[in-house]
Amino acid sequence: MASTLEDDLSNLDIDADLASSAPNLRKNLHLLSPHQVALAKMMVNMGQGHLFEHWAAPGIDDEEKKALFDQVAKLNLSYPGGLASYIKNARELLADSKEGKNPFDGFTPSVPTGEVLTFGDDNFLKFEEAGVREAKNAAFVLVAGGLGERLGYNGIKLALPAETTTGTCFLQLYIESILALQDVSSRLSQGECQREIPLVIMTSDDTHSRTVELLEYNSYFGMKPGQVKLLKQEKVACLDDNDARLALDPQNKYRIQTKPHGHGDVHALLYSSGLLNVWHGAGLKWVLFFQDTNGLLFKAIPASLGVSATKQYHVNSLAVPRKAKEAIGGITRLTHIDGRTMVINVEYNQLDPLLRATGYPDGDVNSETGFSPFPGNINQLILELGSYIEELTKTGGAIKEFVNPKYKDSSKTSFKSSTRLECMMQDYPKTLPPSARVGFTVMDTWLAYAPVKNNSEDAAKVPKGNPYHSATSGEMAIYRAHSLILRKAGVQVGEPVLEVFNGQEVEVWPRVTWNPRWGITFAEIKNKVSGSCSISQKSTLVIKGRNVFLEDLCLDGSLILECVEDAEVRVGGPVQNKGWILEKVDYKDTSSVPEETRIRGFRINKVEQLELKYNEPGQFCFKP
Ligand code: UGB
Repeated sequence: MASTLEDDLSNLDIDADLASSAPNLRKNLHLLSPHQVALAKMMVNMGQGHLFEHWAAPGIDDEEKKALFDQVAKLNLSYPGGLASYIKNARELLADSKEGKNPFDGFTPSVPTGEVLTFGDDNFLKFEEAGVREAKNAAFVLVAGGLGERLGYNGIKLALPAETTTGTCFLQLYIESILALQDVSSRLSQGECQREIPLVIMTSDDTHSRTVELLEYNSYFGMKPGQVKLLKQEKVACLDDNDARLALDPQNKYRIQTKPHGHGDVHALLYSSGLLNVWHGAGLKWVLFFQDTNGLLFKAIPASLGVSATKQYHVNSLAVPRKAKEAIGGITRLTHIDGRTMVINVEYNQLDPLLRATGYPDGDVNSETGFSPFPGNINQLILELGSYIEELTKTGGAIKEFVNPKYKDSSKTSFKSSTRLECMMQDYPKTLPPSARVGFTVMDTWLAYAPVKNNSEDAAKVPKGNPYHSATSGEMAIYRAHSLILRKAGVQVGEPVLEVFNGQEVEVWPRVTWNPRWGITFAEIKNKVSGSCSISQKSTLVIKGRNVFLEDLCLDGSLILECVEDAEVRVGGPVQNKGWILEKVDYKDTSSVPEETRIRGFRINKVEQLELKYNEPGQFCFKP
């Protein structure tokens, strides 16, 4: 036994310096499998001997010691190039950070030009139709591994209602939108068999099991279970100092502390899953990435996919006009002194220093238009599948990383708390060759972007004029978008009133909602509204079902319309009742109000409504 141990020790090849820091590892080596011994050797060689310094004598905590190596094996497998690469990359990035090296050194920012769309005009409709045609060739990827620390909600963000008139949660809204697109797209290309649009959801340990539960409990919200794939991202090791010594978990000295690596993981996961080649083989052309809490997003998808298809973009980022200092990245053209240029997202915390360092002494400020000259990245990316596979074959899906240590003092020798490497999915174009066609599409914010990211207290502190990005503003934005879309379709919609909920002043429009089957494009919606329709500000209109037509409807109250797939319903005439009323609640009232309601600052009192349900196929008309 002793000789085997000695063999293992000599294989370990621990040099003189490190031997003294790993005597306790030596004593326990016989507990480990050959693979674990190899990992131990790699860890010691990579300067991680401190992880074993405190190890107890054999016989004490043995299972914990083995569990540490299970964790090391997992960390090693889930990072492209393994833990040794992670530590090496960390040392380089930490050295750059200590030196104060600017990642944009040599680059000058300027405002890029992209496709700017105006909702509802002929150009928009043209792109929308092109996008719907292409939708059957698309796959969707939802990044939902984030814990949502800024929001502070106890559940997963995908389970949060996008609006509380119907209570539809974000995941349901997304899935129903994809199914509606699938339907419209295949109807446009009659004769071809209907293709199921795949959906991938990236989860993490923080969100995985609750995402599975949400899907299973709700029968995948109508999607076929095989149409949805979950890919779980792993966390990465935390770093304690500039030498990239890995941090021990403060709760358990036999574990390495880990933290999320960021949404950039999605590329490596997709690559290693083999799904991209499966999709390519099935004739798909586009991969659309999106985030967990934007209730408006799918209103912008058809037209922006149309832009990608028409312009043959390899990369198309969706953007909205950005307010200076808003927590969304700025799409920027960067030109290097050596002539290289790229159009890329500059993250919100980097834009201001970059501008100040390159001749804009005021940094990230609004121009005379009242907005930052740099369009705001909403992290909705459309990638052309063929070129995406080509690029990932070169990179293995690795994305340029960054590190953001919080130093104790200006000597930059120690950190306030452990740090880790991070990566962002929108940094994908950074490694692309100059020949890549990288573009972006700008849409109105009211149409495309209303995320739910901030808790009530932080939202109330947002500088006046900047968006709150809260559950309150996210819900109100859905009503506003639907009201404005109906206005554009010819409906007279009452003016909004201003109200304050949870310290945030918001416009309250009529509470208009429809499920995506009713209208996923503006063209469809226009076809379903005719005559002289009006909706007063106090009204609520809920449409659930495809073939509902509004004809000379005059609504002043609440109207709930529901019909099965094969029913066709024409609704018009005056509808008047007491309606549904918004009542204020306080976000601090934890005793009597559920969290989903508290974070909005209001609840809906359903006083009176007209409810029309058509459960049988056939033609129906309701015109009192
Ligand atoms: N996410 C993951 O899936 N895994 C992770 O490890 C982390 C996040 P945040 P962030 O459009 O509003 C982004 O935290 O990162 C998911 C862009 O970088 O909500 O601060 C998470 O579940 C920024 O340029 O946003 O900022 C969520 O779905 C800007 O575009 C998504 O990643 C901004 O979003 C985003 O995570 C925006």
